[in-house]
Amino acid sequence: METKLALPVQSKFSDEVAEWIEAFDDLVVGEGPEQGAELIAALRQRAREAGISTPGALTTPYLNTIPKHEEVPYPGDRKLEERLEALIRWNAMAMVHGQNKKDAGIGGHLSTYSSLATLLEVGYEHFFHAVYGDQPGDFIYFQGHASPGVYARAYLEGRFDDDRLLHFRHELRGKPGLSSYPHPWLMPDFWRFPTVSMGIGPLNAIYQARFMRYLENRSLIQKTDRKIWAFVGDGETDEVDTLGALGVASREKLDNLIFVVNCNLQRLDGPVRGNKRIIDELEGTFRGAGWHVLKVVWGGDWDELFERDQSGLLLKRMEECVDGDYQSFKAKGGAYLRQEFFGKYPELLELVRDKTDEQLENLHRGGHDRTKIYNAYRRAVEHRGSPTVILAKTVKGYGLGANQARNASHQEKKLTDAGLAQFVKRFKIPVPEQQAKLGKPYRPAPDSPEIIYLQEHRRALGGYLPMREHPKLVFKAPKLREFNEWTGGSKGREVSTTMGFVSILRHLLKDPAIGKLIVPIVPDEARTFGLESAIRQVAIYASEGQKYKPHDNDMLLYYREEQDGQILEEGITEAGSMASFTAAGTAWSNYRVPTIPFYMYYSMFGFQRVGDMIWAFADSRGKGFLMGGTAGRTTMLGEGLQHQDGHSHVLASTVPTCLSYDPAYVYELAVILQDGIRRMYQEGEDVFYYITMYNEDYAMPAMPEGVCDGIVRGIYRFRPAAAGNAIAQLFGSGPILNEVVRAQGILAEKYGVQTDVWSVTSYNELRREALGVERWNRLHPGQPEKVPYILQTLQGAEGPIIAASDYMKSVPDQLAPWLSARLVSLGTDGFGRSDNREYLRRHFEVNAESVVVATLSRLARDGKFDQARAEEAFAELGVDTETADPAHM
Ligand SMILES: Cc1ncc(C[n+]2csc(CCOP(=O)(O)OP(=O)(O)O)c2C)c(N)n1
Ligand SMILES: [Mg+2]
Repeated sequence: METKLALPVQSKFSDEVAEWIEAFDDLVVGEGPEQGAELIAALRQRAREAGISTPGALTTPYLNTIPKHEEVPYPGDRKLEERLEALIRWNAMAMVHGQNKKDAGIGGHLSTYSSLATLLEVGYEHFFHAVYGDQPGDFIYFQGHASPGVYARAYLEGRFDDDRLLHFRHELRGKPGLSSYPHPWLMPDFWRFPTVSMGIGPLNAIYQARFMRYLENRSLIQKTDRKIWAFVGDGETDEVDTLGALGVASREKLDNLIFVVNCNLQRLDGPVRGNKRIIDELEGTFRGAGWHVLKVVWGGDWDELFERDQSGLLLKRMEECVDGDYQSFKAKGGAYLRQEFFGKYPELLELVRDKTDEQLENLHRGGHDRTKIYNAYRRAVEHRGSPTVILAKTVKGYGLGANQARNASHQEKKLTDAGLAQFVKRFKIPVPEQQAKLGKPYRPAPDSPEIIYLQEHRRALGGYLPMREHPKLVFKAPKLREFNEWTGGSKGREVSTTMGFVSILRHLLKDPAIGKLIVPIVPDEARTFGLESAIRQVAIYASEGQKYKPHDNDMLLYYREEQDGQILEEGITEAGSMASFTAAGTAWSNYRVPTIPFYMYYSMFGFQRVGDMIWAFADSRGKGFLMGGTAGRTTMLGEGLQHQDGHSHVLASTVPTCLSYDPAYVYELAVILQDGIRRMYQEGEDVFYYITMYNEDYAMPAMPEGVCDGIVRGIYRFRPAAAGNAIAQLFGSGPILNEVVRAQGILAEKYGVQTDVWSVTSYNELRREALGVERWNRLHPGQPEKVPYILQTLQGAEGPIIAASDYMKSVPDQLAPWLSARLVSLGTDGFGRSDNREYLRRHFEVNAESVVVATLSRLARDGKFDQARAEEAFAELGVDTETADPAHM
């Protein structure tokens, strides 16, 4: 069949249909592709009117999206670029191999980068901007396991010397090393984004692109053409995090976002979709989610075969094969391909009769073809109105000889000596064979044509990548006296720490200096936290403004959305909110804009739900406040087992840069917030905060004199024994401090036992400080011993310590090494229940009565209180000593 379009018709049609096709081709040739698309849309519309169902297909034939006749020629010097790529491949290989020879088992990966190399190189040579004017450049989320290739390029660029390369995965040898994977914490001048935990990179990239728009729309940064590139593994797309937020990107029209999925058809164990084709599946998923999809399946050497094949048989055969087949074709070589792929149809065998097995073996996949990649990237950066995904078909372990496309190739760290010798020979790397076997790196002289080329291209694009900045922040934190309203107490009015927080937040939003930098983030819980007033005050960010008249617009606190709104109302996604928190908490480095995120959420759905993202946030040197709302196993009443959090403080203690606090009163909260802003933004410390806030209302006392230091360090004496001479010490945190104060009263009035009450705002901080002191003592046995803060503070405080909180016993238990046998921890171990606070606290044994019982019991054992009187007291207080342990119920 004749056609005027450059691509031959590849399917068989009846004469009547063929006429329609011809008419369609005429239209496209005469009027352009848009008209062609319009016609199809009109036909589909007509069919729908007539009640004919024609669901639009989400997938297209297993071909490149960009046909050959639409390609532009490759603008680079192909020869030099191929040479550079070979050198980078060699150095990546040499680095990993050499290190494993030296230090068996140290690890590293080769096959991920080997499949990704050309995709990265085309970007480095032609697309990845390091700056946009005086603005930071493109952001690149690298596949974590491809790090050796990224290091090898930096080595060629002269950013690392030989010695640094020899310290790959050796970070503890007194010299700067190279971290296994992208970690800003470990290489703060180099990596921007931690990506190696699969799924976190793509999810963060989407919200990064969205946050970039947010900053632009709020005029906090200038609008640029800056792009966010996320390189994603095809196996990685199985993580719900990878695909779960695709809709956000299309809804927000994020044309600043480009995903490149490295479809090497393999994951760690074997094929990603042995029985299907991952590219088809992803095409459907992304297109269905509204993304612009570009498939880069076949390399240029297939074009000739497609042109020769007038029957459409080649495509038919391609679509018969599944990824398991494609893997074998690459693992088993040219003769196998001829027999198993082309051999199925005599016409196809004929098509490749003039090709040698070696030529067949070298038929490239699209992701290894510079021209195909260049054209896709060009389309992607020019595309407007939606995010783009490039699905690039590659070979895992490309060029690694016998390891190519094998199931085991992911973990290949060492090639055989022969393999290495072969590589240097084949690519003319001037390393002697003996040295090659040891993995000697090689870099041509700075004035060699290839290095000059590489440097010129990077210069033209503004410098090297990846690169991370840590600008010195010019920032003045508000003074504590500006928080007088909250440190002065609630004057008898009953409020919760959550309400206190929201009013502090609203105050901060009004601050002329830092107000605009505050980024409130909520996953559909604004009303839970009483944020309606803030919504009215600064509005919810909506990239397209508010296109409807809100039903409640006649109310003062209506649901206000604005294009320059300040609140990120994320909907029900803790992972997405955490990604926004990450973008905002690292903006001080990425955009040089020190935004201060306050992410407010159900504390139960924080650390245990998105703990890995919090870990990555810490790695990213993020700053900001995680505000765990509706906190506490007994204070969050009614909701039961899935909602009542009694352990987020245990989990928070595991993150090295996370300072966690469990304040009881609003003045404590004010002090912690003020100090946090000062430490993170004024002093530039790379830490962040986790603060629990509760929904129990009570009168907030005014701040006593001289407690600020204790609040931020973790403990202060809140209420000394009324009659002096305390014989026991009571610790309380969060709202349980009120129970402890009540216990103090009962103990004094009913049992004549004097106690001091302490507010413990952070066991985690107290422990960290004590550990630091202990370590110093351990390492300096000849010097006078230093005393941890907790012991300094408790100097002269007599008797047992009863510590109660709305969290697990292991939270206070952290201080056991310093409080030895004195400490009795009460806490909320076990699953929550639906009931009210009174019953919950009795059940978990953290109410005032339980504190009294624990105190008397302990004093009785110590011989300081009559045992029989203690047992009598239990009955008086209504404590059932034989009830089951809530920890196991
Ligand atoms: C959350 C998480 N789970 C598991 C791993 C372990 N892991 C590292 S690489 C890998 C396979 C990656 O396959 P793919 O995404 O296809 O990347 P490729 O190496 O093939 O380019 C796995 C399972 C990880 N890094 N992160
Ligand atoms: Mg893969």
